[in-house]
Order: sequence, then C-alpha cells, then structure tokens
Amino acid sequence: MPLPEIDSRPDLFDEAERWSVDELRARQLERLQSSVRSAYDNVPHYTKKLDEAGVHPEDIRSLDDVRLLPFTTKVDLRENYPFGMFAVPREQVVRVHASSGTTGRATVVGYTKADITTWASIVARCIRAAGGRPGDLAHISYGYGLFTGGLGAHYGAEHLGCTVVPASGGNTEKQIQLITDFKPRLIFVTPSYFLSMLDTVEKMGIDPAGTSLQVGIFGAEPWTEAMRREIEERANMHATDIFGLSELMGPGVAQECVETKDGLHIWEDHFYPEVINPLTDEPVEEGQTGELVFTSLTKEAMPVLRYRTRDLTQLMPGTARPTFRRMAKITGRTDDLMIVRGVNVFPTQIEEIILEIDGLTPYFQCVLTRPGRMDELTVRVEAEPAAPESSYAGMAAEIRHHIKSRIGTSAKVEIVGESGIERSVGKARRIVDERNL
Ligand code: DLL
Repeated sequence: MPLPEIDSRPDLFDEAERWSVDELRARQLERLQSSVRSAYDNVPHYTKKLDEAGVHPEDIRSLDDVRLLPFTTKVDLRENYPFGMFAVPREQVVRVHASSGTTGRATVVGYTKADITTWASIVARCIRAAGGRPGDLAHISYGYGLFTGGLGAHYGAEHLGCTVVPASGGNTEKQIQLITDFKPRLIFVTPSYFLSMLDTVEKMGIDPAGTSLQVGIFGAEPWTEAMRREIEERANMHATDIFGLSELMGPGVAQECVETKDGLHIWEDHFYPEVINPLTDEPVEEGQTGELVFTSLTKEAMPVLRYRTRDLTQLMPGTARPTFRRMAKITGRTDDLMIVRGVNVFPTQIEEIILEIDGLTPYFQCVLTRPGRMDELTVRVEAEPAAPESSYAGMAAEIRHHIKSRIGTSAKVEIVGESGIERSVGKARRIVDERNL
C-alpha cells in the first residue's frame, strides 16, 4: 500500500527557513556573541570557566571562535544543582524540567516565558517538516512531567494550531481506544513504545495499517532505518525522526523532513552544532562521525556553551531545507558503546540484524557480563508468539552469524518467548549491565 501523500510546498516554510546562508551565518554570529555575553555576565560557573580559559565575550569575532570556549558537560549541570546555571533571576523562570539520571543528582533546566514561546515555535517547525499541518489532530504519547517530551510536543502542536490529545505514556489499551475514536493524523511517541502500541492494536483485532495515523514523530532514543521500514509497513504511515535533549531545550533541536527522510535538519538559527572527536576534542571533518556538541543561540534562562551531548553522529549539508545542516540518524551514545572482545558494538547494530529475521519481534536487550576478564555480550530477543520453539535455535544461529560477519565479534544469543523482554512506555532500556553484580 503506498504511504499517505503529503503536501510539502516551500510556501509552508517559516521566515528563518527562507534565509540565505549568509543571512543565517550573520544571525548565528550575532546570537552567539550575545549568548556568550549573557552566560559570562550572569552565570558564575561560566564567568569562572571562561576566565580560567582566558576567553572573553569580545574574543568571539567569528563563528569559528566558538572553539575557543570551554566545553560544558552534565557534570557541570549537576554541580550547579538546582538553579546555578540560570542566567536570569529564578522569578523569571516560568518552567523547569529535569532528568532523573540513574546516578546522583538530577540535572535541572529552566525556561523564561520567551524561551517557552521560542521552543513552541521550533517544535511547530518540526511538525510541519514532518508533514503535520494546522488543524491536524495530534496524539501525544511522550511522557508528561519533568521529562521534556510531552510538554515540548504539546506546546509545539498547539502553537502550530493542532488539536492536541495529551495522552502521555502508558495505559496502552486506553490510548488505542482514543486513537480509534478521535482519529488523530499525527502521533508523538518513542519508537519502542509505538511498537508495543502496534502489538496491542493487533491484539484488539484492529488492523494497524487501517488507523487514521499518517505521520509519526518518533524520538528520544536511537532507532534505525530497519525500524523505520517496519513501522511504515505495519502502520502504513510516515515515520520521521525528531531529536533533542533537555539540556539544550527538549524535543525539536533537529527534525527529519518527510519528503526526504535523509537525516535530521538542525535548526541552526537556534542551536550551533559541532562534531568533535571525543578522544582528542578536535573537530572532525564534515561527514566524519564524532560526538555532537551544541551551543544555544537564543536561550535566555539557561544559555549553554559547547554542551557535550555524548551522541554520535555526523554533519551533512542540508537538502529539503538547504541552509540548515543535517545530522545523520544517531548510531549511539558514547555511554552505549559496548566493547566486546575489543570490538565496538552499539545496540542499533544489533537492532538492524534482528529486524531482518522473520519470526523475531523488535524487542531485545544486550546483556553485558564479565565471567572472566573479558566482557561478554548476550543478545536476548523475543520471538513472535507464532514462532515455534523448535525454530529458536536456528534464529539464534542466524543472529550470531550476522554479528560475527558484520560487526566482527562473538556474542551469545538467547531467544525468549512471548513477553520475555520488558516493554517500556518511554525510552527502551537496551543495555542491561550485569558486570558488577
Ligand atoms: O529525550 C528529548 C526528546 C523528547 C527528544 C522527545 C525527542 C523526542 P532527554 O531525556 O534529555 O531529552 O534525552 C536526550 O536522548 O542526548 C539522545 O541520546 C537521546 N535522543 C533524543 N532524541 C533522539 C533521537 C529527550 N531522535 C538524549 N535519536 C539525547 C536518537 C535520541 N537518540
């Protein structure tokens, strides 16, 4: 079945999407200068860091001078918990979000009234790029609360003029009921939770390809081209990628355009990207993979200078929005890198292999153990309910073979039956680290 047709006329672009490259670069420089000035003048952490590095706001004369600035990391945010990174008095902050973090203190981020409007307008731009239009019904299954997903998508969809259904995560059958009754055209959800919604749709006797959904805006976790194909085929809808992180704003830092689906355009009028080699801290060549680093250009409450995302990607020239550079779909985070017998492995590589094999579901986990001196990887995958147990050994052998031939390392594979892998309603937990138990 062909995917739904989407109108992507350029007259739907907003003002910044029409700027020339020269205009964009000029605005970026102005905004960079004022962001550095605000951080230096108003955030003691930055005053100290810049003084120590011997860099002052007036040293930023060109965009390349961003490299003079010291990096910011999650540790800096934790050390300034809760409100130490704010550049405005707390009374001017109208919203905070926070990430719980598995260890230590949460990282807290804040927004002024103007920041919330800017964020909403950027997410509205993402929705348009994904193929959403004013008047669409938008079902939001990202979690609402301290996580930025739900409220970020919500304000953006309202800003564009959509009818918003703030479903949040969980209570899957109820969600399906709402989708069946309200007939949304758009859905915002993590790709892993959407898969579990599709299973529930099927269990309820509904054809997933027959729902009203035409466009999905999937993000908050890495997902592959193989996963896109699976979703688009099963649900007969467009699956586009949205990227963001709370430290920088939340969802909406970059978005894939529905007409090309070739990586995510970074909204460079608000976020200045760099990709560096995480070991040497030096910039990599365009087209080379490295760690993504961002400097905010328009944030009032909490400007961030050269924030190290730990996300691995590469920069590429713009296509559907020619003036904005694209980032490739994220292959993983430096924290998700597993080193198995000396070979680097990311969960996304395992996902690609699993999705090619009939009889397997997309639910899997990578379990790391250290029985001796070396790390061992066990890939645990759930079989389709219809797959007979007698087929498990063959499927396991096939996965092992592909891991060996494509990634170049050995892994154990365990196939488990129905509901053998936990379901998430938000970000999936792909790595289970049992090395220090
Ligand atoms: O996940 C914000 C968000 C919400 C983005 C909804 C998109 C949709 P954090 O909880 O701070 O914020 O987590 C940020 O999630 O550094 C990436 O590692 C990962 N991430 C976010 N979007 C994507 C994506 C939100 N599209 C961290 N692809 C980031 C891969 C993603 N990873």
